[in-house]
Amino acid sequence: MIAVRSPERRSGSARASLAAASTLAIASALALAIAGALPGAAASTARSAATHTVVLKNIRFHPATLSIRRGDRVRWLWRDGGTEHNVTFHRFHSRTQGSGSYTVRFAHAGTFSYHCSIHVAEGMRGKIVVH
Ligand SMILES: [Cu+2]
Repeated sequence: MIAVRSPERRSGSARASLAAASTLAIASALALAIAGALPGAAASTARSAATHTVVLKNIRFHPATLSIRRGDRVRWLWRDGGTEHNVTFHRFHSRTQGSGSYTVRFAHAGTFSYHCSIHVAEGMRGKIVVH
């Protein structure tokens, strides 16, 4: 009894969610059209996550302060001629390395300070501000 009825109910709800999905698709298309017609307005809702770059060079992070948006990634690039550095936050850190990269996605808003633990005394510090 239940085994016969439940597939019917499932297909019924599947149709309902398909209908809802296409309504949503139309609404999204309309929203995009409106955003396109009004430059600067509501355009940010269609924005995809970006990847920003911080270069490690001359015992500094460039730029030292970087403002990003929630969901964006930051990629640190080692470009200091083999000099070993790391990227150390309060809760996570990269390996200590002389080349390569390290990427972190920032899911939460806030100001996140970091440093290189080897060169912190020389002022090798940075900050990621997530809006
Ligand atoms: Cu360093």
